Amino acid sequence: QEYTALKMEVSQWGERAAEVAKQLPEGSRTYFVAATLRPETMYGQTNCFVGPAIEYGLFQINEKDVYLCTDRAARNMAFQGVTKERGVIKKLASVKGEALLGTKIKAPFGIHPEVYLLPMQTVLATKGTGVVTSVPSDSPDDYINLMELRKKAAYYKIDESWVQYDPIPVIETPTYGGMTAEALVKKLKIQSPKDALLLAEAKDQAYKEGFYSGTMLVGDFKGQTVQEAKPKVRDQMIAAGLAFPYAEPEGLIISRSS
Ligand code: ZZB
Repeated sequence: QEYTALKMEVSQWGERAAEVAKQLPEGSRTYFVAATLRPETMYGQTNCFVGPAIEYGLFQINEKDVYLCTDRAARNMAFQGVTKERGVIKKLASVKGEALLGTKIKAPFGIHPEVYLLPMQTVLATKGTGVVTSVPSDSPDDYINLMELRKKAAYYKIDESWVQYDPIPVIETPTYGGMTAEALVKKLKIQSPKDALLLAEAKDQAYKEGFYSGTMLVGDFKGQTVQEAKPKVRDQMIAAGLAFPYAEPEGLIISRSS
């Protein structure tokens, strides 16, 4: 799998993350690194998800930059030219996802320039970077999780201001209009983030519809098809230093105890 790794810079640590922030060298810039297969949707980011029970690491990448992701992802990155010395990573600190909630980070290319960290139970520690930027207009998982968190903000211990942004139409498809994810969640009668099978089906349909029939509604490639725009948006992000390619060998199981 070839992902786009999006660099989401911390602009304000949440209350519970202040402890970990203290362990970082003075003057460092920390980025949550989100792995996405849909760079063309980044205009529509409304928040970012971490797994509350997942253990994340903070890794020194160069003099100034620190990346936050799973250990596994950092190890992969170290073999893909992200770190100075091939294969070498320097871990500065560890933090559990739940301590990161409410941290405010920049959302590159986002219509909303900053978004909050929220919990998502179904984030996999074994895929991507363990950080998932949220585009509820085009990702059924993101849509249903945002709605769930809004309904039960107190239960999930989140502040209502963290879930304030509505889904933003960024891609139009002939069948579902500008809110493909919402339309599919309704069509398949998905009730909660726990409807795993239906969500997998919705995701599959959303990918196909967006990729083969989608047209950009916003951004520099407005009016172009998603197929045309996708690599162009990705190239822009990489050229601007806001993203980098991150590959993950599909189906390869690395068993390693560490
Ligand atoms: C933004 C985005 C916008 C995404 C969209 C999808 C969609 P896949 O297809 O199963 O390989 N993701 C990335 N890492 C994780 C993880 N560790 N746990 C759970 N979800 C993860 O999944 C790749 C997509 O799943 C990624 O692309 C990311 O969400 C999420 F409009 O980034 B995506 C129809 C999907 N639309």
